[in-house]
Amino acid sequence: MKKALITGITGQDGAYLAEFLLKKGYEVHGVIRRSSSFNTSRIEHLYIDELIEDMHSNRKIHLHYGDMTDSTNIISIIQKVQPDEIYNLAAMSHVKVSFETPEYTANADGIGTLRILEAVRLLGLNDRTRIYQASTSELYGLVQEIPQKETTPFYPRSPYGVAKLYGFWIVKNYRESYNMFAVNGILFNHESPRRGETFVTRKITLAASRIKQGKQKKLYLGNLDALRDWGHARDYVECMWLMLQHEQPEDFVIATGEMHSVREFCTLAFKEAGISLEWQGQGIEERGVNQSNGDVLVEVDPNYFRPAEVEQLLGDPTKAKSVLGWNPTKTSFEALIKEMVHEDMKFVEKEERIRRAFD
Ligand code: NDP
Ligand code: GDR
Repeated sequence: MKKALITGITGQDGAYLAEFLLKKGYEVHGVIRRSSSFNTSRIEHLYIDELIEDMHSNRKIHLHYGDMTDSTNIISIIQKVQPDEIYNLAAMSHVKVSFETPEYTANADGIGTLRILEAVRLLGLNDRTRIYQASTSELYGLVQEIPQKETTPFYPRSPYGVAKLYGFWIVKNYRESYNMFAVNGILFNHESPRRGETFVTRKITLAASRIKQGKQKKLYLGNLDALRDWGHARDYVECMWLMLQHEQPEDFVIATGEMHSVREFCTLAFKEAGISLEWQGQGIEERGVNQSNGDVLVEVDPNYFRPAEVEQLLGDPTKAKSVLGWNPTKTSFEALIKEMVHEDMKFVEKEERIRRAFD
């Protein structure tokens, strides 16, 4: 049985990847952070299912307390687990927040990646352990070329992007210096009903559901013109695994090859929730109006603008398609929005039932 170690297992991608690897028969180990409130909601179902199935014997998912900023802790987890594969997904992953916590972001996202590589090297696991690094389309930042591919030059636009740039190059450097199987997946935005609530897609689908059910009046957004290549997280974790099964260590762009604006995402999400939006005005005066009664449901709030913005990301997944046989359009843009709104409608109903129970 193969052993995988996932940092960031409690995040969106970590939860889908853990599910995927358990189905493949892996023994899955995850690093979780101590928190004063529960942070395991995305993986509890896995943990409980596994617990019930294999109560005391042969449990297939194991959680270890740790932090990307703590080298000795990372070394000790890797030494204990002796993983065949490490998926380094842990990161302070919010671009706007990285402008407020640049030093911590550099430590966790940049140096954190080095800590994993060094642990594997120091423990003499170079020949055994394959490493996947969660690189990002944010590396491209300011547009140099459209669509962006493996050879497109990087120009990050945030402390997050710059920290991930260090992660990207240190992975490549350890691969070339120490003959390690360490690879970068340059993933474009990928979303799901498990997406964090402060990322724009989830913020929109949750708001559309709350507004439809009369629980919220308005949605405030930042840059409506930003263009992104949005895929489904469930499809993207499969590619992380494929990259580690490939015979050579190589970096890949993972994207759908389609680009849409935040405004377009918002229009479709509200439509899916049963509300037709019409856009009126321009710039910070632009607003989304409910066509059926004239209510203003979406407004621009400059507080959500970033000190430097990434205006346009569009990935070219040709290499992943031809070399790994990965299908970039398994879930369409419309199907992604439909699933997110559908799940958030249920989530809001449940929220309401819980609120009433405490009234
Ligand atoms: P999330 O923000 O949902 O999850 C991040 C995970 O990292 C959480 O488990 C979080 O723990 C953990 N984490 C954060 N800081 C630390 C730390 N210092 N030590 C240990 N664990 C930590 O991100 P996603 O799942 O969306 O993304 C996964 C990875 O892929 C990230 O590295 C992200 O930067 C990258 N990426 C994501 C893309 C996307 O569109 N989703 C696109 C390209 C790259 P906790 O739950 O306790 O907060
Ligand atoms: P991004 O995702 O920055 O691309 O990083 P996010 O959803 O935060 O923003 C996408 C675009 O939408 C614009 N935007 C808003 N964003 C947020 N969060 N909130 C708003 O109200 C809002 N209004 C408009 C943003 O300005 C931006 O242009 C994500 C993260 O998952 C990273 O970890 C990952 O590396 C990249 O995707 C690829």
